[in-house]
Amino acid sequence: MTRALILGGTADAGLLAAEVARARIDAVYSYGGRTRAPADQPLPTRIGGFGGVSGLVDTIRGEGITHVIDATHPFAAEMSRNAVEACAQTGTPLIALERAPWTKAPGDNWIEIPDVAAAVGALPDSPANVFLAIGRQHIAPFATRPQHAYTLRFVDPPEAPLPFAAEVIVSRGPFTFDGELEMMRARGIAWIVARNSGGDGARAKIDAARTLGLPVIMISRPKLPERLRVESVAEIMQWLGHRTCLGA
Ligand code: 3Y8
Ligand code: NAP
Repeated sequence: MTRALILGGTADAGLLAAEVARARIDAVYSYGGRTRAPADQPLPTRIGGFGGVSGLVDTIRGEGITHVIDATHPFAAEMSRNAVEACAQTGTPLIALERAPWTKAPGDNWIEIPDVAAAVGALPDSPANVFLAIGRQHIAPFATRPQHAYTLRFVDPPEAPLPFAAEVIVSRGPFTFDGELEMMRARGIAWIVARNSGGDGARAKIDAARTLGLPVIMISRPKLPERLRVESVAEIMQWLGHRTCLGA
């Protein structure tokens, strides 16, 4: 009897949860507890960490989980690594729902860099209006470049003082092309720092940057361990042994 654990927290994971619920597959949806009010899901939902690999092993065994689906964000590297380890220890089938990275289109001006630390170094020395579209957890390194006027975007209002002066936009996305264009024009944004999240929920800023001819400092994805991975909900449903109207 199938009992799936969906490691969620993304728009794609929400689409998967809807299909799994529609197919009446026994499943649990899991959030890491990063935001104050995560979106409701049509499945029994747990919120918060498992307690590392051992905690996830205990959950798999204690909850009788038969399949694990890693539908986390491509930058949720620790969760993905823990899932590979825990599923190896328990012999539990694991699959990842991982959308393709964004690729450069004609007109894109990307400076591709490996991590946030390198992103700071890629900014110009002379003061500029910079949009940091990388959330809340990894902005501290930009305190070493206080000459810039920063615009940040968080899911929830900041709880602690910021490490540098900045304007904070509170919005959880998904974002629209027109909304991103308006936001960037209104603030005279000259540089954008983004992670290569892929998917549609946050790509509008990349399209708006292209239209405005703005440079994007694009942070590449972390390396993840080898595991079975697909890009569509339909392939996950087939892996779970269910045909869907979504097609292949
Ligand atoms: C808690 C679940 C939906 C889901 C929306 C997607 C789209 C917007 C791209 C920008 C970039 C960013 C950030 C982002 C994206 C979607 C999707 C996606 C980027 C929610 C959600 C949770 C989180 C966690 C949050 C992080 C933060 C990252 C904001 C829900 C809304 C910047 C990633 O305050 C914090 O601690 C927030 C932390 C991890 C990265 C960071 O380091 O700050 N996502 N985002 C999940 C959990 O607890 O398990 O609250 O409902 C999900 C979404 N985030 O329904 O359409 O790709 O699916 N989220 C990045 O790309 O750099 C926004 O602003 O342009
Ligand atoms: P992370 O750094 O890879 O994980 C750190 C720890 O958070 C994990 O070891 C685990 O704690 C816990 N955790 C993460 N995701 C979890 C989940 N879905 N269910 C239960 N516990 C989880 O994770 P992150 O980058 O902070 O992302 C946290 C959540 O936000 C994920 O659900 C992810 O899909 C979502 N998200 C992240 C980003 C991003 O930019 N990173 C963007 C959009 C959405 P324990 O070790 O205690 O088990």
